[in-house]
Amino acid sequence: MKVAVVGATGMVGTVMLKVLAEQNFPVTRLIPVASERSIGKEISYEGKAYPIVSMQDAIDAKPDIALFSAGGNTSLEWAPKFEAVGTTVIDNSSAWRMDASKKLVVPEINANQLTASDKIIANPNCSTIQMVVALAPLHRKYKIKRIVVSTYQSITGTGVKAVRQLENEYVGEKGEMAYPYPIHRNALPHCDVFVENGYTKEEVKLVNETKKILDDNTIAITATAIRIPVVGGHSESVNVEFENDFDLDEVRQILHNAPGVVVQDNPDVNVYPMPIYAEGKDDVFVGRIRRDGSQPNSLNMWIVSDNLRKGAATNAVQIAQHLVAHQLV
Ligand code: 2RA
Repeated sequence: MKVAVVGATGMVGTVMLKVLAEQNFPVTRLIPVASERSIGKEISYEGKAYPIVSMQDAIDAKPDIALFSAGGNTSLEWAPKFEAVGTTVIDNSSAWRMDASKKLVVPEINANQLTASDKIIANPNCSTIQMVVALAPLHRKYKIKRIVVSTYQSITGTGVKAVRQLENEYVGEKGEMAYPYPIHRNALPHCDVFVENGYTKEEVKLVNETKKILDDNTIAITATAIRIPVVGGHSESVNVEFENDFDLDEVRQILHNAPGVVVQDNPDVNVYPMPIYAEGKDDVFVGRIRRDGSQPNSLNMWIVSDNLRKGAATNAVQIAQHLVAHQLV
């Protein structure tokens, strides 16, 4: 399988290469693509050196699959050009997610919708993926009426500049700022950019993408996305109201059996999910599961996952694995 990785030197691109190797994905030829200044440098993959090439050279190589993590504008411009040579694109940006003609895929939930004619496939936003992996099986059983979610997001979601800002602030050094304020010893209620109604794009993504993935526009959702000085993954406090009542033990059993979910929930011995332990893993960790006594048919839970892995790279590779396993590429 000829596989292009567009954005191969970025944080998500680097993790995509790592996950491809971990999963023994059937790569016969790797085609790393990065910015002009990186062309000619080499990427080591499974003990072999591959030169970083230009976007056009990658297209000319006619890859079977192109994993994109290079921003929305690059995806809008170049994904159709890969499609035109028969490549299937799996894109991590927001460019195609809400396009009605494109599938927005979390393999555990809706990969069965994919067909060979899907040549540009959207990978959801990291904070959306971890939430729907946990909520989808409960939605199927109890039908979600409303979700109130507050996220506590890793600075790795912003990128290398944010990691450097925190490292500089740790040691009291000045440097390039990824955020308008210090992130060390701080919490910023500001992920991505603000839109006209006072929400941020991150919060709007959580609302719109969740409805598309769960294929249910009746679900009421509101979100607040916070950036915190953490690197291991995103955490989410989720309050969910169902149309139907539930048994808490049955909820735990459903989550325990859900693909991609690990339940960590025993307050008696301080067992609950934390980003420091989620880092580097592909699971969605769920804990603090408890009924919300203030509202009928409602419960609270705490959801943690590595935003660079299941929140981006691993989900994209899992989509590629589904395509290969079902002969869709
Ligand atoms: C963030 N979800 O965390 C966004 C993009 N990765 O900043």
